[in-house]
Amino acid sequence: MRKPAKTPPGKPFAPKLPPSLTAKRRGVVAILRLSRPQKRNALDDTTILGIETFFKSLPKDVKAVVIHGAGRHFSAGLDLGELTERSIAEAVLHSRMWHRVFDAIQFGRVPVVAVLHGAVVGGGLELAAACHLRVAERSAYYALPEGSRGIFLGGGGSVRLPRLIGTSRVMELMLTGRTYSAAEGQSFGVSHVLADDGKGLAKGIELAERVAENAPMSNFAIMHALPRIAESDPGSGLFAESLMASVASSTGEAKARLKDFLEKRGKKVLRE
Ligand code: 1HE
Repeated sequence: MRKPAKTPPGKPFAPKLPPSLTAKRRGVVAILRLSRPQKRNALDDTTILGIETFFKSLPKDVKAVVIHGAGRHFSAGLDLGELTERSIAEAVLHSRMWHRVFDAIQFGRVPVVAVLHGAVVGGGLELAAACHLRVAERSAYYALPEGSRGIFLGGGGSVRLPRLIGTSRVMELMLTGRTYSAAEGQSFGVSHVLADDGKGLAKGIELAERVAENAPMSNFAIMHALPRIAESDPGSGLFAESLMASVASSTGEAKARLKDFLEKRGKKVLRE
C-alpha cells in the first residue's frame, strides 16, 4: 500500500451549504462532511439539497471527493421527523428528489469516496451506494430498517444495493432488520477497503488522491461508461467499449502517458 499522502490541512471552501454540511479542500480533493451528529446525520431535505449544491459548485480543479460523517455514525438515514403527511404524489416527488441528487453523485464529474463508520442505515446506505468507492472503519454496520418503519427504499437503494451485494442479501436485510458488520460488509461487497477506527478519513483521502492522478477521460469512462456497459446486452456493450476505448486512447493525455511509460518515466505496476 502507498504511504498516507502528505497534504496540507483542510481549507474550508464555500458553496452556500446548510449547517448540516461542511466542505473543505485538501489540494485536488474536496471533502464533504455530514455535520449533524446530534441527529446522527439523519438526512433531511435541507441536507439532501445541500449535497446537490455541493456537487453543483465543485471547483473545476477538484478531481475527487470524499464524503464522511461527523460524530459516532455515518448516517441514520432518512430524517424520520420529516416523514409526515405527504400525499402519494408528494412522496413520489420526494423520492425522485433523492434520486436526482444521488444520480448527481454517481454520474457527476469526479469520483467520490465514502468513508463509513458506525451506523450506515437506510438512506445512509443508499448514499454510500451512490459513491464510487467505499472505505469502512471497523465500527461500521449496515441496516435497512425500512420494513420496521412501514416504508421502503426511496433513495435508489433498490437499484444500487442489489448490484453491490445481490437482491437476496438486500431482501434479508429488509425482511429481518438484521445488521451486517463491517467485516460482513467487506466480504459481501459493500466496502472496498477496511480501516481501523479513526483511520478511515485518512485512507479515504489517500484513495481519492490516487484516483485524482488518473487521466480525466479514463475516470469519466470508469464512472459513466463502465456501469452502463455492464448493464447492456453483450453486443451493445462490446461496441460501446470499443468506442469508449478509442475516445480515451486518442486524447493527448493518453498519448503523453503512454510515451512516458515507453520512455521509462511511467510508474510500474508493482505488488503493494
Ligand atoms: C433521528 C434519526 C432519524 C436518530 N431521523 N431523527 N433510519 C432509522 O430507522 C434509524 C433510526 N436511528 C437509530 O436507530 C439510532 O438513532 C442510531 C442507531 C442511528 C443511533 O443511536 P444513538 O443511541 O446513538 O442515538 P439516538 O439517541 O437514537 O438518536 C439521537 C437523536 O437523533 C435523537 O433525537 P433527540 O432529539 O431525541 O436527541 C433521535 O431521534 C435522532 N435520530 N436517527 C430523525 N433517522 C429515501 S428513503 C430512506 C429510508 C430510510 O432511511 S429508513 C431508515 C431510517
